Amino acid sequence: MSKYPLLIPAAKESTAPLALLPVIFVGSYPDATVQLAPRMPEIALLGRSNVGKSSLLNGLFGRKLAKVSNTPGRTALINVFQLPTLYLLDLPGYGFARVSHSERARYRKLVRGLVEKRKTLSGLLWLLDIRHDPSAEDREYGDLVAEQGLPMLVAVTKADKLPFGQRKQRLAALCRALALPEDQVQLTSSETGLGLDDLAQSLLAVGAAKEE
Ligand SMILES: Nc1nc2c(ncn2[C@@H]2O[C@H](COP(=O)(O)OP(=O)(O)O)[C@@H](O)[C@H]2O)c(=O)[nH]1
Ligand SMILES: [Mg+2]
Repeated sequence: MSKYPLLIPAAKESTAPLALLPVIFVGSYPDATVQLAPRMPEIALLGRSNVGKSSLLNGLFGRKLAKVSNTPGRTALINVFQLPTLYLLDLPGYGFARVSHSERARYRKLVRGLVEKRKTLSGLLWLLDIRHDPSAEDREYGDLVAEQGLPMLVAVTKADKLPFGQRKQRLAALCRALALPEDQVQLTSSETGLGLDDLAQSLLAVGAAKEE
């Protein structure tokens, strides 16, 4: 890791909604207590591995913030990105099959620490794949967030993988299964760009709300 925060250059040729937004990679941290300066709202990104998180970030920012591949063995680090008005706390995906018991436990502890103790955390962006019913871990982490009363923005990913007519149905089923209000849920596709503008606005609104 670099000794200095790393400026990720704007994606000038990209039409991604946040292509021109300055982003700094602050660093990777093994626990949820890292102090960030200046103080700004923080949003943690949560979802099972392969849900499309890296692709969604690339789709929003028009550049690679995170590697698109998963690296087992680095499962319990928080990657911190600084935007002008908020921080994104990118968590590794959960549910990765080839992860040892102790690593899974460490991951759970990391998320618990973040959700239960981190006072600067404003909310979460939770990613769910439109094609899959919620997994046991989806439910576990969803419950954890709900217990703390933290606001949750939900991005349902890979909408392009389903025919148009099935999307609404799947969305409704996911919302029912997880007791999510549908107006908190954004249908997205990193492939087609569907929903990315709206999601970008929702994210930035978190920063804007806390500035006043
Ligand atoms: N068709 C389609 N495939 C996607 C989409 N988002 C991600 N994928 C694919 O799903 C796989 C996992 O994506 P990735 O972004 O690495 O997931 P992560 O593990 O959550 O970071 C990759 O093969 C992506 O190309 C999407 O919106 N549409
Ligand atoms: Mg990834």
